[in-house]
Amino acid sequence: MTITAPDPKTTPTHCPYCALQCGISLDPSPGAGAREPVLLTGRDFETNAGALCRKGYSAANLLNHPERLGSPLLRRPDGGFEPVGWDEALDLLASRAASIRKEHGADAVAVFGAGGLTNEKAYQLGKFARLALGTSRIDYNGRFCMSSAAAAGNRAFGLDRGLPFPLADLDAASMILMLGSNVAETMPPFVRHLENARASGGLIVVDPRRSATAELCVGGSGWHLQPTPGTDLQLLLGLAHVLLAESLVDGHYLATRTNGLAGLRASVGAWWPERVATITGVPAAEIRRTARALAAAAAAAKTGGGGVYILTGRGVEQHANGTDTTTAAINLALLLGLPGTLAGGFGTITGQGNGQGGREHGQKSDQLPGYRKITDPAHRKHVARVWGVAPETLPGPGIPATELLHTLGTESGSRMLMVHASNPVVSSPDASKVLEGLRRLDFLVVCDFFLSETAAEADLVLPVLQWAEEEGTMTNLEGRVLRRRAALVPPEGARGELWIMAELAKRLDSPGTFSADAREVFEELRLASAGGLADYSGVDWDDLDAGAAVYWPCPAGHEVSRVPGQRSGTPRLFLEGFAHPDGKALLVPVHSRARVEALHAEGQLALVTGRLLEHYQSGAQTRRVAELAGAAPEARLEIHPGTARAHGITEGQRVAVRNVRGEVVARAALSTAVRLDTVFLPFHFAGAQNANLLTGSQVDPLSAMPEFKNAPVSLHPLGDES
Ligand SMILES: Nc1nc2c(c(=O)[nH]1)N[C@H]1C(S)=C(S)[C@@H](COP(=O)(O)OP(=O)(O)OC[C@H]3O[C@@H](n4cnc5c(=O)[nH]c(N)nc54)[C@H](O)[C@@H]3O)O[C@H]1N2
Ligand SMILES: Nc1nc2c(c(=O)[nH]1)N[C@H]1C(S)=C(S)[C@@H](COP(=O)(O)OP(=O)(O)OC[C@H]3O[C@@H](n4cnc5c(=O)[nH]c(N)nc54)[C@H](O)[C@@H]3O)O[C@H]1N2
Ligand code: SF4
Ligand SMILES: [Mo]
Repeated sequence: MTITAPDPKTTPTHCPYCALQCGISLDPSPGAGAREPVLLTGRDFETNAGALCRKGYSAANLLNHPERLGSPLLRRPDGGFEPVGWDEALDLLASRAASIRKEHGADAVAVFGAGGLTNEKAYQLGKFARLALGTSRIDYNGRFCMSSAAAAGNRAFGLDRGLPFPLADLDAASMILMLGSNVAETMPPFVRHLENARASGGLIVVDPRRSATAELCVGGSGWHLQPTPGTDLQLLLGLAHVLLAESLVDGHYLATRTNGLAGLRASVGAWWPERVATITGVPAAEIRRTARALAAAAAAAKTGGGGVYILTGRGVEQHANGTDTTTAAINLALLLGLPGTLAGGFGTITGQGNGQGGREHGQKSDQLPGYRKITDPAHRKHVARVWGVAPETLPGPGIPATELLHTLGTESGSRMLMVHASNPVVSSPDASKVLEGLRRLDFLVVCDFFLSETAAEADLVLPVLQWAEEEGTMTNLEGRVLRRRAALVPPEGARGELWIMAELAKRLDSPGTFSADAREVFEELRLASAGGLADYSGVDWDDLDAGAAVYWPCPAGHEVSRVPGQRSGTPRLFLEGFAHPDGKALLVPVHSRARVEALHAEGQLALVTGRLLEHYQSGAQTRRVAELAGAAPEARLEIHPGTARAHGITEGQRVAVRNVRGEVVARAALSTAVRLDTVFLPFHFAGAQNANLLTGSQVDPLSAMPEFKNAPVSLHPLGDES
């Protein structure tokens, strides 16, 4: 498949990958290669100032990729795929959905979405599931990514927006505490926003690995705390303990802007630093030093010094207690008197391209558009009116991602699944269980532009458009709404997902209207979100096109400025009050619980999983970019030289990493950056190198986020035979 005819003008748009949504320009320049029908360059935008990471630079490489899918593929009885026409594919899909529904009930058909989908696709997917399929069974990969941060933000502030302030606010920060986030690899252009904190000696990184981000703390730029994986909660309780014991908290702020101080005080009373040190491995003196430094910087910030920020990433969230750990980080920020002020704040660094918008518009099992609740009668009524149906038509809440995927094809599980923009065979926890589930299904449909490991399992694969071929909106990590623009004529054979949903809705005699046009869907999304927490009703497509910087909530009637450098909507949340009815934030006491799965049993190590600079997520895209695959061709097991020696493992040796769930084989990469009790694997690789063959299915009780970051494993050195 070849794509030609790029738009003759420069198209300003955004990188297809992560939530930083770096500004890029696409040009039909002769400098572009055959694989890259457009020339991709960094554009001056607030989050990236023209810079891009290696993934972003090479993103256009996938547009004309030889493995790109060019027609629907249907599974033949002999197991292979056969290209079929769109009418045949859609007719078959609709008839299978209808018959499975008739035989087993509406919940027998399930939908799995993603935080990479545009706002319009995410919105329409939720509507399609509830109206056209009539199913409650829709959830998405954001459950693996944002759900604990969202649950904690909602509980404390009454509202969840990753960064409740513009990213550029960090530029003047004097101190930044980063917990479990490795932006130097996961969002390289983010690092420029840490420069002032580094120059002030105030970058504090908490990570069991000396990550690339932790390396930024050297030379007086700050310090690195290296706890045992999964012990951030105790570390944060210890920091709060010091603040309260030494009266370093902001008493006026706590009295006027928060509730719950007494309960919080009681909950941290017993977490003196020496006790925390025995659990976390972080020395008591370092805990005291950190708490005191945060308090001093916060006090200075309120009299004109640079701001103080506490930020979390997946390292603290992807645990069975991720919501409580994030809550403990929020409590720390509240004790310091930061959230909802200009002196600093708390934020969570959203991950996927539309990880923010993707969690607002109704592809979550318990949610309707505008951050509305599917269980709230008033919310149901509003959305049903916009959709032109009776509220009773809307199903109730479904089940969260891990449960949805692990029960497929069982008595209680669904029998048909539609997957949009995710590769769960590689990226979901306890992945062999997911593969078994997919293979038990009556019918699996995957929409993708490549034959991902999940698409390879499908009964029907539908080829879709890529980012540079479609219009839409995305919401970045700051809650700023952006335009994704088409620079290319869509390739023949592939179709937009809005069109696919619209065609299927017709064939399924769905109530409601389903447009194939992104702008029309956006206009409907505005109405559906009106009055909700994530209110987009005042966000205007033409304003976005003109480059206006609009942050939600932005209610109808809000005056939006198109003047460069001016911000509209709500760039800074909570300045006037938090989103709880009394305007106060809630300090929620959280407790250290016995681990569901005891770690460090005889000879076991903690397996931490995460990301490499070169690869994105399940690797379905970046493993197909020669430059990236060349730089990081396989999973390497990061292991401390001392641990390696104890196991008889040498540099480059093949090692079987095992636990009760499975085995991964990877070559050892010796590094003092990991703790002696910890090993690290990236999760970007498939087959025998899939790190998720080892991760467990326990989930956080509040958010249902799985524990990707901490699995007990044992190591077995192998010979060199392959
Ligand atoms: N290159 C690249 N960039 C990406 C992505 C990608 O796949 N590749 N994905 C995007 C997405 S969707 C997301 S969600 C973000 C994620 O961005 P990050 O949160 O930065 O990414 P991770 O590598 O998953 O985890 C960050 C760090 O957490 C540490 N960690 C592990 N366990 C613990 C723990 O118990 N406590 C603490 N404090 N730290 C721990 C790991 O060592 C790791 O360095 O990245 C986005 N950007
Ligand atoms: N062990 C471990 N596992 C993890 C994590 C971890 O840290 N450790 N992190 C988790 C996190 S934070 C996340 S976000 C998930 C992500 O993991 P996945 O949900 O698997 O995400 P991707 O690999 O980005 O998969 C996207 C797929 O959709 C395709 N695609 C891209 N854009 C579109 C589109 O617009 N439409 C359609 N139909 N297809 C599209 C791509 O080609 C690719 O095949 O992984 C989770 N899994
Ligand atoms: S940091 Fe994220 S948005 Fe920016 S170029 Fe890299 S992948 Fe793209
Ligand atoms: Mo993510």
